[in-house]
Amino acid sequence: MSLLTDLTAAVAAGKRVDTVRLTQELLTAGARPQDIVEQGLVPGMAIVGGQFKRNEIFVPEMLVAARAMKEALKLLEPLLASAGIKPKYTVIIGTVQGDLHDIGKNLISMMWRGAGFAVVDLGTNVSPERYVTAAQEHKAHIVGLSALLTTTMPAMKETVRLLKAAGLPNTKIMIGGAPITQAFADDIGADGYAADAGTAVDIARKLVGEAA
Ligand code: B1M
Repeated sequence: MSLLTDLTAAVAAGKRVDTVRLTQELLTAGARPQDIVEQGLVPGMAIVGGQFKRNEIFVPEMLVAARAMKEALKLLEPLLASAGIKPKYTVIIGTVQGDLHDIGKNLISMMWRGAGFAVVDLGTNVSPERYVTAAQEHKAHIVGLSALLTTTMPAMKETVRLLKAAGLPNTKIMIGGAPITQAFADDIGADGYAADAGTAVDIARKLVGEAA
């Protein structure tokens, strides 16, 4: 197996120490940081996303894999930045106003980072106006809204309404969370809905025009 294939396997298995060691070995061997991300780390997270969708693994395993990737990215990010390499797409994520649940939102955020998106995380209890300002400021390709409470679904609807009213032609809106359904997404005019973190990566890729 090549070092890159080993790295993919280490991320997928959530082996943090091996992931960091293999990333360092690849750098020492002269591999380009962007190749390490695209051909080593991202495929590892893609494996994890698929396993999660098929209920072969659960939230803890996924968090462990995401943390392994995060540690490796700490080594790579300064090198990518100094080479002027920026992620192609910027996505914004937050939990809607009135809602403090952030475990699912953080998971989506990690998976999106793992898929190579630049993620701006607005946190929890995010007002509709804050989403709009952030989407404009960061020229977001996607704004992601998470809600866990049935009582905060109206805030999600209002946020979608305000984002649409702001007229951001290049910004797609994606929603998710335990009480959210495709029917609700259609009803409030969101561009995408995902039931879980693996699907959230596929849908985000589709929304920016990259095949899933
Ligand atoms: Co809360 N809570 N909670 N809670 N809590 C629920 C959601 C609840 C279902 C529990 C219950 O009663 N059975 C219930 C909601 C009922 C309802 O609305 N019908 C509830 C309630 C009522 C409350 C309070 C009102 C309780 C109270 O104070 N009386 C209160 C509300 C506070 C507030 O937000 N204003 C409250 C508080 C809390 C804690 C602070 C204690 C804690 C949150 C800690 C935290 O997030 N940092 C908490 C927790 C942990 C839960 C449960 C137990 C677990 C939620 C969770 O993290 N799941 C939950 C019951 C349950 O779900 N079993 C419950 C794991 C997480 C990975 O899943 O977030 O669904 P989830 O994310 C998934 C998908 O939904 C999807 O992908 C993720 C990964 O697969 N997804 C997206 C999520 N966001 C997405 C965005 C996308 C795409 C997909 O695109 C952008």
